[in-house]
Amino acid sequence: MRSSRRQFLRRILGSSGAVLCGGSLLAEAAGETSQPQPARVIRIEAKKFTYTPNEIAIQQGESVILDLTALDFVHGFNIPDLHVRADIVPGKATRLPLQFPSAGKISFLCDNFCGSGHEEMGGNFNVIAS
Ligand SMILES: [Cu+2]
Repeated sequence: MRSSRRQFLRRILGSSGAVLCGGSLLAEAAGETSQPQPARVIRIEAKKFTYTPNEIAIQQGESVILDLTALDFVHGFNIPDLHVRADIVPGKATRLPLQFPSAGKISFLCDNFCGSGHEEMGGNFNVIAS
């Protein structure tokens, strides 16, 4: 165990890393790496006449990938404020990578007529200031 930890530290610090000691060093080394965080995948299901979930909290600046699925019909997914839209086709995964640069409420809606409740089919991203 100890030697695998040492190997891990060596990988982070490079083979010339002379100081190999406690966990604080490990934390420091991890903090120094400026690797971008992987995008969070948010799964959203569309079904007459709702999206689940339909209220989604996002951190300002966060990168996400929407993983959209329709359960019953071809629905639309439109985010007017971001000028983004897609069709959501049953049996087919639709993935939308997005970023949210500004805090506030950003609405999404179905823009493919799907029946009597179509006009009510929508939701919000609640983007929290960081
Ligand atoms: Cu609709």
